[in-house]
Amino acid sequence: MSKKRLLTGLQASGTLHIGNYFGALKPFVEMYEEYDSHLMVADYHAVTSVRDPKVLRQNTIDVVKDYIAVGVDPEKVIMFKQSDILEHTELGWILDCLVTVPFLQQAHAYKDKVAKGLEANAGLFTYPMLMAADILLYDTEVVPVGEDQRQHIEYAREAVTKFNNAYGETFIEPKEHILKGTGVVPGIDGQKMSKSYKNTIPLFGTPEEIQKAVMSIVTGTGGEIPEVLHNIHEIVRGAVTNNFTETNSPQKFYDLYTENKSNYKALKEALIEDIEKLIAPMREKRASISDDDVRAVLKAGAEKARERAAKKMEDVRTKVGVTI
Ligand code: AQP
Repeated sequence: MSKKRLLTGLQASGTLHIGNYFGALKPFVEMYEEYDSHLMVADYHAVTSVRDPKVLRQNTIDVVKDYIAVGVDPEKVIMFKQSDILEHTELGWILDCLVTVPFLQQAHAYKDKVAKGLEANAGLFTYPMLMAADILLYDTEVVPVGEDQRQHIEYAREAVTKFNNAYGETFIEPKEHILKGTGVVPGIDGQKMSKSYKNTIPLFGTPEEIQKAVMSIVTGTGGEIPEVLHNIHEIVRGAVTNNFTETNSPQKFYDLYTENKSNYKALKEALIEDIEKLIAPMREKRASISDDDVRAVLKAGAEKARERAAKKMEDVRTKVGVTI
C-alpha cells in the first residue's frame, strides 16, 4: 500500500522562531519518514509581507537551512519552494473563485493581522485559498501545523467540498496534526509567538540574541510562578528531556520553579541553558550547509513536486473547462 501524503510549509517571511519549531517543524521531523512527505518554503505567501527581494531570497535560503538543520533529510522528502511550482498560484485562483468574501473575512489570522495594524493587502486576504492549493495539489492527507493554522486547514477542507461539488470528486480532505502541549508557544510578551508581533525567541539566534530575548520575557512582580516563562520553559525542557533523561526529570523542573519563584534571573538563565542544549547541535549542523547545497536541494525537490502538481492540475483544468 502506498504511504499517505504529508505536507507542511513555513513562510520565508523572517527568521524562524522556537514557536515555528515546536508547532510545526519538530512534529514534522518526528513523523515525516512514515509518510510520503513534502516540505515547502512558502515564498509567495511571504510576498504578502516582504517587499525587499534581497530579504526574500535570503529568508528562503535560511528556511531551507533551518529545515535541514532541525533534522529533515532532503533525500527522504520532497523539499521545494512554492514559487517553483506555478500550479500553486493557478489553483489558488480557481479556489478563490469558489469561496465568498464574507467566508474569507472570518479567517482569524487575517483579522488578527489587520487588528494589529498590518497592511491588509488582497494577498493576505486570499492567503487561505493559496494555502489550500498548496495542500490539495499533492493529495495531502496530513498537515502538521501549530494551533493558529487549524482554521486554515478547515478552510482547505471547505475548498475541497466547494470544488468537488462543482466539478466532481477531485480532491482529498486534509487533516491537521496539532500537538496538544506545543500547538501554541507563547511569545516573550505572552501573546502567541509570531514573527510579525516581534515577540520571538529566534530558533537559530546567536547565544547573545537568545539571551536578550529570554531576558525580556514578561514576569510578574514577584512571589508567583512566572506563567509565560514557565510555559515556554516547560516546552523547551520537554524537548531537552528526550535527550537528557537522567539530568532533566519533570520533578526537577517542578522543583526549579517552586524553589525559584521570585528569582526570575535564575529561571531565565536555566531556560537559556536548556535552549542552548537543544539548539547547539542543530546550529552546528546548520553552519555546514552552503547556499549552493540549498539550491541543489530545491532544484531536485522542484522537479519531483512539479511532476505531481502538473498531473493534478491537468485533471483540474479539464474539469474546470479551460482546456479546449
Ligand atoms: N507561537 C506558535 N506556536 C506554535 N506553532 C506556531 N507556528 C507559528 N507560530 C507558532 C506554526 O509555525 C508554522 C509557520 O507558519 P507560517 O510561516 O505560515 O507563519 P505563521 O503561522 O503566520 O507564524 P509566524 O511565524 O508567527 O508568522 P507571522 O508573523 O507571519 O504570523 C505554522 O504551522 C504555524 O502554525
